[in-house]
Amino acid sequence: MRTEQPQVIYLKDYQAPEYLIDETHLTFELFEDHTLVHAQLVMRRNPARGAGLPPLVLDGQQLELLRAALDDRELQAADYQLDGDSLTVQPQAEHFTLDTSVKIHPESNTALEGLYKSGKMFCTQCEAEGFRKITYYLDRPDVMSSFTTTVIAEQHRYPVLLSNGNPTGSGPAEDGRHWATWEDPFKKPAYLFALVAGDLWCVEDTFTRQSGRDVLLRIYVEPENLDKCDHAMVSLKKSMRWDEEVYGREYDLDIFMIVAVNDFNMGAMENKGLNIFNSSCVLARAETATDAAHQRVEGVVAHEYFHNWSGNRVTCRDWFQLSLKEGFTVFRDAEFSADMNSRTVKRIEDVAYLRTHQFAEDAGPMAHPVRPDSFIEISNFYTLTVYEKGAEVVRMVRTLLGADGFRKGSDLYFERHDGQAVTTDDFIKAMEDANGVDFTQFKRWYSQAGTPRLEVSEAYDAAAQTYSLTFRQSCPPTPDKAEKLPFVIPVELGLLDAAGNDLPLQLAGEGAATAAEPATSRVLSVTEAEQTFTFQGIQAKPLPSLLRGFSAPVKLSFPYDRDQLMFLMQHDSDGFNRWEAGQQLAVQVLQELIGQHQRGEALKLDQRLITALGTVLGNPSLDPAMVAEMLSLPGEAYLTEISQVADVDAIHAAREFARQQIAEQLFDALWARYQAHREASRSTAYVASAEHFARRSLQNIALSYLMLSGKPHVLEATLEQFEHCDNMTERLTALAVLVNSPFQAERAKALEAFAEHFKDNPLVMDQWFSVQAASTLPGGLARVKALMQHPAFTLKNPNKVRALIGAFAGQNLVNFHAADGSGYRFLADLVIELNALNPQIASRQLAPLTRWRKYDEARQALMKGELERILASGELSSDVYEVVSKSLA
Ligand code: B3K
Ligand code: ZN
Repeated sequence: MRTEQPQVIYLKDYQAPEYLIDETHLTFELFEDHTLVHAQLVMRRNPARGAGLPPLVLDGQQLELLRAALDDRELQAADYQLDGDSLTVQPQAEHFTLDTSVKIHPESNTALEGLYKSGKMFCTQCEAEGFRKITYYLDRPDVMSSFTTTVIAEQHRYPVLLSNGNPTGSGPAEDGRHWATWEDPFKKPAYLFALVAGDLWCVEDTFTRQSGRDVLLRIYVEPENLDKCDHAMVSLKKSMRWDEEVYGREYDLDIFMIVAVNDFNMGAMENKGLNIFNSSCVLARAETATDAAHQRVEGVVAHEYFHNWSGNRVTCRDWFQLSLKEGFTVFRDAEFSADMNSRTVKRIEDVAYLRTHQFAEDAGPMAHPVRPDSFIEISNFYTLTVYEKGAEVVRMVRTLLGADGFRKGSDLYFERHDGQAVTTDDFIKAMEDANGVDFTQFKRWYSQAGTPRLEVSEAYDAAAQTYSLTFRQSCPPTPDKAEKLPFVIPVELGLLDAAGNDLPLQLAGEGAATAAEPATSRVLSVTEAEQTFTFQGIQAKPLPSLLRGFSAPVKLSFPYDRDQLMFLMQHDSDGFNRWEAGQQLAVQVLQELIGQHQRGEALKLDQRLITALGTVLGNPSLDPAMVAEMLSLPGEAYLTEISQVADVDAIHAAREFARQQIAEQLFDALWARYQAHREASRSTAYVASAEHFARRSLQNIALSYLMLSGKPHVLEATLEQFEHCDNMTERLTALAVLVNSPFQAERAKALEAFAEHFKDNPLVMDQWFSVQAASTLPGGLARVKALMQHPAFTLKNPNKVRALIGAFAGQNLVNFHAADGSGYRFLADLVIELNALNPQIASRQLAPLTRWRKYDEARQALMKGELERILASGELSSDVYEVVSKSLA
């Protein structure tokens, strides 16, 4: 907690470190009421910083210094300076060894950063700046060292002792204790350090590398979870193979370990050779984890594994470069998931998520470039912009270079920078050098925040048989910059003729076609504020299909009418754009309903939406997962994001009205689909495959529509599914459908039965909390407050906070934004409480309040009032201080 004004750190102030650490030797003595950390650092003056020996300033927080020695000379209090954030000593030679011993308290560490206890086990989370809570160190990613780690702990409580690298020795010690030593030969920054001690069991497998050598794979969990590791293990092996095949990247150590812990601030962490995971991102089996959870496990296992190259072997020079590893690795895991499952469905999910959440961030008070210029607390910059928009930027590089050019670039990047700490400029430079291109203008995607708008207009010249598209780009001002320079926007597009076929695309001036047929889908690079492209040989006015595959993270607008959107929904050869046309149609129809609601008129739905969805539903040749995606109306959060001023109640009423109409008018088709898919689920055992995910997703969205009819036989079907299914996907959907239904008795009974059955499984109980927190029936806040008293709930577990508080404030918009401000007050009270317990979680839960500019004046005043109350509430962590103060600025 801070009392002084927090410091702002700027990218422009970056300087290389004064000293380097070649070797780090650590010994941990773990006890129940404290831990001792002995560090021996083999150091030298950084030759790049010139001559002279300036003072050595080591980072350290919440450490009790017991001893310090320089080259075996014990330091006295007069020989060093200590403050709350650092230890300063004066080296006497270019090469020297520094020894320190400190006492720390993992047993009372509720911030879950540094060394802490999750249940009965010890574990660590060091990224970004947690290592300084373990020992005095140069805690910055451009200081890379080899590590040797010895852990000593009570044998009985902590039979398993793990750290990075390869095990090199172990044995008994005095007083029922034992020790183990690990050596990591790959130089790494301290943020990749990890230690685990506990009573853990593991599942084991091997993977044979392309080069022929075996790697030992282990997933460590608490004994009751041993039966939930298979999916993660299969995912790990698929990831290892994929990275060899697609990027030519082999694993380097002889052992790769994953440990599952229950208390974790994020999803997982890519520590070298010893990934530590939130148990929610490892454990999965049919009975306890949904299809979405299975896909998340696969994606996160891959993501952390891929970091071994994009992050660990080649790391970040400073934290402003975070997207270097995160954007690239998200892009890599998204492509992996696309290859393992349905490519189009994965893209739809990612784009829907980006447009709902990242676009909102980019339009709010915390907006920042993919490579930020400044920060107060780096933990606040693990954002959707750095991760998801960062991945879109890498995707655009691949779109512009093509798959082969991109691979040449990534090969050069890994080869050139192996073992180094580098910048996003270095990444782009490798792409440029490998392909002989100039990406100077493209790099504005890293330095300018905000979502660009791209307005497109058309002109057809029948006499000349030319068709022109004019693109106008602009980017709204963001806190960092008012004026933006034009971006390089790759626009993949096609032109459809009246029968829905793609036309050959030839730009004016490109000359006659060569032997090869001109492409029917191509990428135009829009680089100017206004730019026109003219296609030739177009015999009748076509219909454009723009931004295929969402080729750039922009808000594109083209004046489509609803009939044209229906046509694209049926005929576009790009699967993503078929879905997109359906979304645009739904947005137009929903916005019309919102207007009617605001004017106090009776709601009247444009029948074309029903016709379009009916056609999709009746097409047996469509992938059921695509049908499910197309049946999903844009969410309330997305409708909020695209509104000037979001009318929470009108948005909810309009969307619910449309859902009700769809349910009634398409009842028979939905019922037929539901029954067929439920029958298939009943007669085959659960499989975590794309085909089964697809079938269940359509089955389940159909059921959620059908229940809106309130018909007794739908209730019966829901109860049958709830009671007799063999997997969590079907069971949880049935539960959610009941929770949102008017059938009070059945709802209560199902909730109770579910909780009784799964009370010992914390991850399943998280789902139980979420389903109730997200229910938009009136009285939401009272339900959430009651659930906070449930024995399975605790504010100390981040998963529980996300499941209950996060789901309420993020998904239950009508209840959270209650006009009396009760939702805001509730959230602010919690943030104040969490601030003292776990600043990172407190700061993340704040996000909904920071979006106050989106709402009417009365709500704005209430939300700002709560932010001001938090600011005045006492000693704030730098995490919460930064978000609150920037939101109010
Ligand atoms: N690199 C970690 C993030 C850790 C964030 C700590 N505040 C997870 C990941 O992106 O793989
Ligand atoms: Zn990552």
